[in-house]
Amino acid sequence: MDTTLLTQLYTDSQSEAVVRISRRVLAGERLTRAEAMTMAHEAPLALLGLLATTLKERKSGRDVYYNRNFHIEPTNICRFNCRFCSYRRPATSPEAWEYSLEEIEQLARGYVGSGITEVHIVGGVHPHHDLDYYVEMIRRVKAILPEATVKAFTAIELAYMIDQAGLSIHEGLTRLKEAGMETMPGGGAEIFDETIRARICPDKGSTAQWLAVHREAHRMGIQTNATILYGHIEGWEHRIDHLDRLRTLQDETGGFNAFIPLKYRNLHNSMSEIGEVSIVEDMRMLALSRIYLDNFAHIKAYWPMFGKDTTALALAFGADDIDGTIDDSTKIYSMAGAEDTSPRMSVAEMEAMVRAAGYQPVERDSFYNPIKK
Ligand code: V47
Repeated sequence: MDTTLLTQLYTDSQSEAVVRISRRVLAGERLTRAEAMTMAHEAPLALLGLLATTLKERKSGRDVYYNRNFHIEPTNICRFNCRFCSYRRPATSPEAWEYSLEEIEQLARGYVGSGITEVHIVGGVHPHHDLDYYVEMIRRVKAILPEATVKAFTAIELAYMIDQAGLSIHEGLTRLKEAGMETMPGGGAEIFDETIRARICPDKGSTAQWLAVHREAHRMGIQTNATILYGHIEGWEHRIDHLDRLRTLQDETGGFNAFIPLKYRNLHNSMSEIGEVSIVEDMRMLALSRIYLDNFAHIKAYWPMFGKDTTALALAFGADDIDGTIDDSTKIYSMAGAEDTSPRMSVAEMEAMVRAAGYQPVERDSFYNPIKK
């Protein structure tokens, strides 16, 4: 963007600090935590959108990515009890589920020949399943869908199963990688600030564990994603702190693919009284993520969590990815109150969404290589 135009538009009405920081963003300079806080509190929404869009277009031009994927959620029984979670059930609940490996194979078989390029496997941290069980799960899914990438297990699930097996992170990830785990999703990050984390998920694996698993994965050539769970009891200082820790790790390893800001949804969980933040707050969070994470190529607006309308809008606030077709295979968000109770999008619908935002839809694989048609 022409910086003269931007500063002409904004110099008169904005504080000197916002104008100065905006110029730095447009010059490709890295923001400090304090500058990010100033922008979070003072910059108008439209300015954040323009800055984030400019940065997005410098990285991926007019391209906006989607993929053909489905999820396997092996269980909703979980050893941890996170206060924001609407998905977990005690093992004794009639709503608890736990698929056998044969049932998981059955699910995978349903996608043979479908053009699916990614299987996303994530669920509760089951107290009794061991590393061998997960290794076998990946091996069987990969045997049925050899051309699909297996994106499996949050760092929290991994830390638990590997620790139970008495292995180092490196040894545990090696076994899973050999079985066919090619990349890892970004879940379980929640909020890195230890004080807030202790209030929303007191017994969950720690920030240090999450970062250690991703660091080791990156060292082993396993690319991963990262998330934040925002819009509950945290403030902007905690969000910026979270982004800062990710930016630092990315400087060290370069192993993150996409960052996914996950909006806290408040149906049927033990923090429901908090309510949900506004769509304006969502857009500010997306734009700030794009601006602060200057070393992340991709910012994903995850449509099953935001809903389709908010996702479409996110394409004007720095997002360059909307995730995938999903095929009604994830329950985490609908159980927490997301609009689509049977989340599913066709390729045509995804492409129309991207075009309506003025961009070019690109089907990608799990590593952001375009799929040739
Ligand atoms: O870590 C749980 C979140 C995450 C709620 O890497 C909630 O491509 C909002 O990580 N309201 C798991 N969010 C999902 C995840 C993910 C999703 C999509 C794509 C990718 C990727 C990763 O779901 C959890 C937690 O932060 N979550 N409960 C809730 N009530």
